[in-house]
Amino acid sequence: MTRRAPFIVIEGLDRSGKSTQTALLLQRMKATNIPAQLVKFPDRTTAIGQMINSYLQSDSDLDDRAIHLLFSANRWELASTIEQLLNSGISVVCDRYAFSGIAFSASKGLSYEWCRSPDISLPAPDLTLFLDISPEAAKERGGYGEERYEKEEMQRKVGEIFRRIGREISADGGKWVNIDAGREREAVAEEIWKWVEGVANGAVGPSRRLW
Ligand code: T5A
Ligand code: NA
Repeated sequence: MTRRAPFIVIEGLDRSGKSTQTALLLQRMKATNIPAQLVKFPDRTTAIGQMINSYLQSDSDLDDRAIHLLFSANRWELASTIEQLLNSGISVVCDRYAFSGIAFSASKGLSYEWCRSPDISLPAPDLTLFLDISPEAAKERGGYGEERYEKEEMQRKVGEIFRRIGREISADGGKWVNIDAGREREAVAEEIWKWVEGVANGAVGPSRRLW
């Protein structure tokens, strides 16, 4: 029987280097003969993803709850694909997931519990790597400030909610690791690799659902 592969999520604040690090991680997994597939949220290629894209680029206005549900629906569109990949022995590396959904919407003032509910029972990650960076350091990086949410005060609130989620995931027996993403690319990549090697070579239990 094929051994289930691990589900790895890279989370973090805007400009913390998630896309840079997921790309480096995928390369390294492939070079080490660990079959892996990248998934990115929002997936802007689907019909729902295009609505999200237009909202993020401030081309359309949507009620806070409506956009929250679209982000969640965008994950549900891919949930069964993720499970099939994992069950066929292919690791999934995900650039943002439900935790971004909660952190961004709750920081706008929606209730934390309400924000969490549409993501209940999505596939649960086996490992979540949270790329932590100060809003000041993030601002120094290219492109910050172009999209709707990339304001410093918003990023500060988002960071607080991410840390709360991390505590809850850990208390619930999940694996959540805070990584100092303010360092140079190679140092961050090396730490990420250490954690990923650990789950890739260790025993992965039966698949779990979120919360
Ligand atoms: N969102 C998302 C929700 O509200 N709800 C949800 O459910 C979800 C899933 C778009 C927005 O959507 C919100 C959150 C976001 O506000 P996105 O498409 O993932 O989400 O956002 P992007 O704009 O693609 O990505 P980020 O801004 O988050 O950037 P990354 O991926 O963290 O950073 P990256 O790798 O692109 O790097 C940024 C810059 O820094 C440089 C890179 O070269 C690049 O220029 N860089 C470094 N510089 C110095 N040192 C390092 N170590 C560096 N690493 C990267
Ligand atoms: Na990104």
